[in-house]
Amino acid sequence: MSIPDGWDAGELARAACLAARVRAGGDARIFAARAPGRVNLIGEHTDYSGLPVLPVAIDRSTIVVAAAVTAAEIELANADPRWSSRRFAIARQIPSYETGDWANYVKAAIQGVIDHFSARGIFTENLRGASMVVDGRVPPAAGLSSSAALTVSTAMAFMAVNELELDPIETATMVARSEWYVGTRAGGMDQAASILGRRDHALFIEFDPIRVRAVKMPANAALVVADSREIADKSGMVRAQYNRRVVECALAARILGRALELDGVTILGDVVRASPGWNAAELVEKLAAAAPARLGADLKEAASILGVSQPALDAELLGRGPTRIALDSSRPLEILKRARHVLGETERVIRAADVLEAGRLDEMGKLMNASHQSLADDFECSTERLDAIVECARRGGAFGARLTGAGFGGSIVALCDVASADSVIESIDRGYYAKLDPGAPSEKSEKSEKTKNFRAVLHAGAGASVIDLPTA
Ligand code: NG1
Repeated sequence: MSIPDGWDAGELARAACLAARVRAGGDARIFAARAPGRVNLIGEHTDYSGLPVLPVAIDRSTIVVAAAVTAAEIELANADPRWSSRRFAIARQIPSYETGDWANYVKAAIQGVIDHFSARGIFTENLRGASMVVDGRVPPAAGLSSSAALTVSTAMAFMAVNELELDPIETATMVARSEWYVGTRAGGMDQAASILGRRDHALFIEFDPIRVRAVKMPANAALVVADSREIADKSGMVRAQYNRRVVECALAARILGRALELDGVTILGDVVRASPGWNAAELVEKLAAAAPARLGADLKEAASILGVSQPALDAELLGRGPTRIALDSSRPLEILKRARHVLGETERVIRAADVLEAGRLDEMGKLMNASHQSLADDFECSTERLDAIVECARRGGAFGARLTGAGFGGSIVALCDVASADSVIESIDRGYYAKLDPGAPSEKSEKSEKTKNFRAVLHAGAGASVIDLPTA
């Protein structure tokens, strides 16, 4: 059997161990799907506006080993005893577990496969159940997409068990919205990066439809990733903050679309694609002239600016049913700042792909620094801690550093020369981790603080793949 790129000896050994825990009935084949996490170099909070991103798949992965079972259900176990076993039936609409349950990500992935294939005539009654064992090694709640690693590996393992095939772009499109199931209106960056990753390359990914250009990482470039230890927990406050920004960006897009007399605009990407002659600053100016910088969260004023009814706008922006976005109505929606970040960031991403490819690390670092500043000032998703750790990375000699992922905690990424990676790490250890005292009572809840430092040089690795494991 030829092993696809990305599997190292340790992962193959992990898969073999997990296979022993899978309940493979009769002569059922055993499959192992491996999907990496990702770190985003630049292009933050642009994906759900349909605008480009520049992530790398990382060399930390989740593995799901699976075999068909006769019952139409998923039997699920996790190699980490903190996550207890689950069992659920395969159905056209799978009800979710309580908010925060780890297995909701597995359900999200299975639901995504069911939705995709039932639209193509393969219905749930034709699908086999599976015994699955999960082993995740992407640090959780750190902005490194442990959730995408889980949804992608689950979807691919479940498809393998059912002999369903899709090419990587189709798979990325299928799983792009899987996190909507758990209530986050995420864009498709994480899943696309996990599937389309390429060793030693960053990925310039565009959306609607998904396209990718692999950008070679210069040989002298190193990526240092460091966790702030502030938990970016997507099941609580961070999800509300994230979804709020999705709404703010969509509202800004609609107002700009109307000001520019464009039809059918729902996201900022529609505006950018329909206005090739306009730069970010000009678009921001146009928006500033068309509406106040912030609008009431009851959407009354917004509806009147757009000339639509308030209930219709509410339903379009917030959705309906269980995944409807609940907005804190006491604070206004920041239209102008959010659009200024997204439009400016889009120009930076496009430039970044070129300067990285040309090996101009110094310029790339400056773009990353500018991205962080914009995320802090206009997108308001940095924290004191993220700012502090970013500062330490820069002081240690990085070309540039920024928060990566949604922010509100989680990790930073620093770009540096291979030769200075150690000094960047040392500067983070001395200037940041040494000052956090895990023994002292935290002002925050226990859940918002981790005690283990994670900082490492991560390498751009290959995307997800599935292998057949020998049966005993
Ligand atoms: P993280 O924070 O890594 O989960 C989130 C979104 C991405 C993207 C980034 C911000 C999820 C699952 N993913 O990433 O789609 O929008 O924030 O660029 O919420």
